[in-house]
Amino acid sequence: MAEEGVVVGSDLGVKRPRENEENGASSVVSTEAMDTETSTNNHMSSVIPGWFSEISPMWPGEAHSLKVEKILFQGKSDFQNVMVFQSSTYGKVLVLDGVIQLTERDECAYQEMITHLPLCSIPNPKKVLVIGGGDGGVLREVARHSSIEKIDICEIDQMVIDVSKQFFPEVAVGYDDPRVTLHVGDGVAFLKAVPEGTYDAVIVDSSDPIGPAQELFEKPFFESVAKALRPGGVVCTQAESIWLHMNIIEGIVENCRQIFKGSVNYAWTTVPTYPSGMIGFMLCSTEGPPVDFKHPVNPIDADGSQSKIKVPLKFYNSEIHSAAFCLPSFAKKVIESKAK
Ligand code: SPM
Repeated sequence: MAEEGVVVGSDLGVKRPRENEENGASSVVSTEAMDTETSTNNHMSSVIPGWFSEISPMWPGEAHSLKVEKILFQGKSDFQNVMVFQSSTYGKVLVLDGVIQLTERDECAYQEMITHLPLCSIPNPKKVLVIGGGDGGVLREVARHSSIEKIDICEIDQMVIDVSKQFFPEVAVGYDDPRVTLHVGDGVAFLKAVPEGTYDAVIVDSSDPIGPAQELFEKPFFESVAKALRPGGVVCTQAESIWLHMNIIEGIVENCRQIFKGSVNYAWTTVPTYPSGMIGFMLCSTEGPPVDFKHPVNPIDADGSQSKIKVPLKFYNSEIHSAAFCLPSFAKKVIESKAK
């Protein structure tokens, strides 16, 4: 007998996903034995007897699975499918279009790094723009910096914001900071309208480049980011996995090297619930006061005592900041060749 809310499928094998060849969108083909509710709603890659498996053409031939205790929310916004479930070992999980965005247990490793790698690399950041990041976790981290005066966020999907506030209050707490202004809309259009040199830092907390975030990985977007930054300003953008997406990373590095005339670096963090267990960041600075990302000049108070955010840092520290830029040889070779 199934517990309420637990999606139970038959004992089945999972076929490889079928890629939509026109737009590269994920299209999962389940077996005939797929649970009816799952296949009808198409809110997840696949659930096999009480498990969520993350299947995508972006990581063919593999799928990390989490045991599902209960589905808490399933909805379809104007942009994507949104799901929240209670896992048995990683707390609540936010899933967009079948791809895990965060879990309560390991979100710190992503949100703290994507935020503090850039903000601890420049002195006295005051104005920050977050593109994406609708769950509010990056806002929570930006708010730890007492020098910050203004935090703009542009998130395209109101449903992500609402669901995060409802189910992930310790993440969405970032919205409570009075320095935050929320803009619900398209980040690409928002950036185009930003006056030149407005921000000290831009943080691009995007989903993967299939679906609503696709343009956030393209050259015109990086050009808009560079224009929105002051001289010596910094950008940190979600830049995928060296194990899975070296082709995407190569493209990002090439574009960034052409656009950002300061420094261009790739860093990474471990996130057990992301495919391959890691994810990278592209960190760049514009021409102006030099930025040495590998040696943070603006250390953050480790116990958070100067912050209104009362939960202490769980992952980030100055040592892991510098270590994040050390790359395995195979990745270093490719990235450095593109970064020249
Ligand atoms: N604030 C958290 C939002 C997470 N944004 C990034 C999600 C990336 C998910 N896909 C990871 C795939 C790694 N190749």
